[in-house]
Amino acid sequence: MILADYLLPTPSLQWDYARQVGVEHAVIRLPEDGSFDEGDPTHWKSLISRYTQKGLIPLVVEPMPNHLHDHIKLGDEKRDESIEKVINMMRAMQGSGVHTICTNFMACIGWFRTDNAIEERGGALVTGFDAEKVKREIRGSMTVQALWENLTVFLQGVTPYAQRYGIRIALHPDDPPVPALMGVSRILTSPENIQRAVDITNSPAVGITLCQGTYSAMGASVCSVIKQFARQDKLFFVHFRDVRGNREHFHETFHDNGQTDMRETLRCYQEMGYHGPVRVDHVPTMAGEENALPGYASVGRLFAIGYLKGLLEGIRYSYR
Ligand SMILES: [Mn+2]
Repeated sequence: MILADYLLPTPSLQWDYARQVGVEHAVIRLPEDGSFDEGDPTHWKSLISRYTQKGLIPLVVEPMPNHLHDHIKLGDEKRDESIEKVINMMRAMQGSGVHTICTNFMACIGWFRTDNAIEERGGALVTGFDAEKVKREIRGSMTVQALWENLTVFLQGVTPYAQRYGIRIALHPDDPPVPALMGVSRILTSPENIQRAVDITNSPAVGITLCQGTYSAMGASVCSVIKQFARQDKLFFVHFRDVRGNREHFHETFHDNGQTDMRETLRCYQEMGYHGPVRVDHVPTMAGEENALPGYASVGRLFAIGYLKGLLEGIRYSYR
């Protein structure tokens, strides 16, 4: 595996922490203040050099820029022009070293939680989701059929160019993986549906982000999912995280305190010969930290990275 950390585009303590705990690769988020033109190779060059100057090599971009992808998910009047811009982005990424785009297909509502401060071990704060709390809320409308159509148009439009430019599209499951959320349908909510999605273009450029906590919340066996997609060379990126509960009702946990045998999942990647990037995700906010960006604080992240490294070393699974 290649150990990476999710680092926003402005250098911060998290960049220093990553280097100090031995992380040498980055999953990057593009600047969203309007200063970054994703179709301009020189913008990519200067962004990449920001990371490499600090000893971090970017490998994955996450997510697909929302100002493009939102139109594609909705299939609105800006869909086609947005697909063109995604193609331009992939062209501009060539040679940047970033060859994977982690992208979801959640329309209207993205990553969603009903609680941001649930007490986990020792009072550390985690996020959670309880479907009951939002069952009467409506925030949009989207049918399952429209989502599959929009996903199909997107994948058929970009896949030939992804192949040409050597870019891989790693589909992230919907989180929470419920069939509908506040009036908006969701489709990437089960291993079967994810399989259907990658089969749309059946291209080596389209695969998955194996977000362990989301598959665990689905009730899926994480190891079975690893094997199912690794066998097809569809495993492009891993989110190492865990939860307790099910898709309707769950909360995040410390990485050593969830419902999944994390060591066993790593053994599965190892057995399947996975050598791609992995990053820890959704860490608890710990004592002394502000809960300003739930899931993305620093101290829990250090623990998670150390835990992941320990497990990898314990099974002699190389990482760099
Ligand atoms: Mn994830």
